[in-house]
Amino acid sequence: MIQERLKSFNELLKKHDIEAMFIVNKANIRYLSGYTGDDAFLFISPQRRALITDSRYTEQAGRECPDYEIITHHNPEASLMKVVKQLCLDVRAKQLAFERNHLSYLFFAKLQEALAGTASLLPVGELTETLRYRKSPEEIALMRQACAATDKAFAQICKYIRPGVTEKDIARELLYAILCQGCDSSFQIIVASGINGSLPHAIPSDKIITSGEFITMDFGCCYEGYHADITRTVFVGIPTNEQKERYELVLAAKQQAESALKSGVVCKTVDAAARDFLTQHGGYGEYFCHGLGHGVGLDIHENPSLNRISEQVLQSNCLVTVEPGIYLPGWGGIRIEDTVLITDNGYESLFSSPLELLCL
Ligand SMILES: [Mn+2]
Repeated sequence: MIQERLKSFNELLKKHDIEAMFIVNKANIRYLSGYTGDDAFLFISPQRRALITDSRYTEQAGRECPDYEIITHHNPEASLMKVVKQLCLDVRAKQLAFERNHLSYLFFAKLQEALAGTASLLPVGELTETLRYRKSPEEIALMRQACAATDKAFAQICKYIRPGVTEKDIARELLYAILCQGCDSSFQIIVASGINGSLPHAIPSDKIITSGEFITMDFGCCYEGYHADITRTVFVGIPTNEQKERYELVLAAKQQAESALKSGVVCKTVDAAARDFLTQHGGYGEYFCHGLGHGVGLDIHENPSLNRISEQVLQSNCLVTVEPGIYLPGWGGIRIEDTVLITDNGYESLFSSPLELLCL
């Protein structure tokens, strides 16, 4: 799997006339090498592939990355820079490409100083990311497992929710349910109840759940590095007609967006499908204050973006979220999100958690 990716990566280097590339982004490192630890860097040229890390990770890198030469650097910076310089000299690279979106300015300055007279630095935009855009069958299988585990965690938390518990209680139990699935949490769990629901990224608080409230939960299981992302808004007690109608509206907006999903579609048109629907039905479009969704995989947010301006084009085997919401200050909010697989003719949702309003 790694060898296939490296083959494609080397073709990209060739296409862009790149002699050697220095990779710092964690997800890109994992994608290209299989390494799951921290504090590592890749040096990739057609002649040589090295993973550079410190002695805490040497053994792990050796186990995880059979396709790489493992180089241990000692004194953090000086030694790391020396290693990179030597690699450039060894492969006779006059130019070293780096990830302009991910390398800090300080790191750049130090690298430039160390490589003075040896190689110049070439900033490049997304390269590994272009390979990650469409997922392989192996990646899709891992995402299916992450999503199945997430469904189980959701079923679990629904049994726990009742008036009297706090948002923090729900977040803690949800985290426990995720860990019980043998997964990590994809990101900091969001639990927003009642009026807190108008904050799209609310932090779980000590607020006590009472009857008559929505609870929005945004969470996911991360399995083998792959991030599931789900949002369900449930209700405690019996909803009023207005509450029911608003929920149905968000759900219908999600369905509008999903019916626009398929390979070849420009992302902003999918966003518009949900946004226009909400604008036309009750003028809720202005309360949908974020983009419709995002790609997901080794990163929780990756390509492609589904928002008002995104010109990116969906392709089969892209994995994206669809997550319209409405946020009404003083009232609360509703968001419903699925992670879906793009196919030639449409999409497939990777979750089976119910979409109809659950009243607990
Ligand atoms: Mn999301």
